[in-house]
Amino acid sequence: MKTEDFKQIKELLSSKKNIVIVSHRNPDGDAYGSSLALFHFFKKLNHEVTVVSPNDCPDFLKWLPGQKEIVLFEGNETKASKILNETDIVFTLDFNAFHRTGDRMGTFLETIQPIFIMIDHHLQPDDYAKYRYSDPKKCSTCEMIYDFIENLDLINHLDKDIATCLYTGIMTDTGSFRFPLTTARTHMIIAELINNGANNNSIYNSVHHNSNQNKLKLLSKALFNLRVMQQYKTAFISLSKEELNRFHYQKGDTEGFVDYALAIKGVVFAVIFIEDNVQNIIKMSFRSKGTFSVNEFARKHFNGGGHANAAGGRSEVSLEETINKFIKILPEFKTEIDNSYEK
Ligand SMILES: [Mn+2]
Repeated sequence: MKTEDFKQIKELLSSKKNIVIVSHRNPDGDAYGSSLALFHFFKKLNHEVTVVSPNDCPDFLKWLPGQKEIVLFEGNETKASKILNETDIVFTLDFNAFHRTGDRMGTFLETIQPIFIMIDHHLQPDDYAKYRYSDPKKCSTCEMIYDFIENLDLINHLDKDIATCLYTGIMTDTGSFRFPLTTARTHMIIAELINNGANNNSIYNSVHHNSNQNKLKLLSKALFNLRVMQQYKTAFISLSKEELNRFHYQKGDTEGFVDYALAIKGVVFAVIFIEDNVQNIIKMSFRSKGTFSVNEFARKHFNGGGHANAAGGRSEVSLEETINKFIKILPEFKTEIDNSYEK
């Protein structure tokens, strides 16, 4: 985004505004971290601000400061629509296409005409926002929120709540600072966040050290189901409805499972297939090492997308049919997978 755009946004925010912050469906640490950081920031500047989330977050994010004040679209459509209808500005964070908020909310967003400001790091953004701050080279939307606040010359407003939310999003989206897009800049921002009160140890514990035994047993089932296809440097995991039910699956329980498949030596492409009995679809998470773009793969064949090394997708046919389709497609990508090199 140009300096001129930051200037205009600064001007826009110089008088009291009604602001709504929206992130994607099935919010993760970066979605809620960026939304709540901006929420605390705008409150400090005396704006009227509400976070509207398409649906609820997993338990491991329920401790985030301000989380209880979030309005859920799912289950409160009348209230949430009213808030969105009456607002001047809508910030859309950590996504770049309305449908990522779900079918109903996505359709609703098409009908309103506030000033949309996008802050996001996914590839190939849609063109709905007046101000589009999009940078796929950034490790997280939270890092971009830090840059955004800095560009407004307001970084002196950083406080413990804002720092805690931003730290959480950067930590979760970088797999605790180890994914390729983690830069020296990321670490410098992290240092500032710790200086401003983010407690790195307690944030890590709140997010990662809260497993129950069902989650661990579900992980053991997932690992048992692991299949490796050496010739395609590919490994995948599947979990059926029955398996999820057997271990009392709760939202967020499968977070990080796909990373185990990617951890195998020689594997550059990893996938997890999960039978989602709420939406009645197969949900997929794709991960890759090196130059093989799972974003392209997911866009082309599984109605999804995301980042070059991490993307999501969905399929409307059964789990078995989805896996068969996946196996059938693999040869098409053999050269790309073979040539995927470690950056
Ligand atoms: Mn993100």
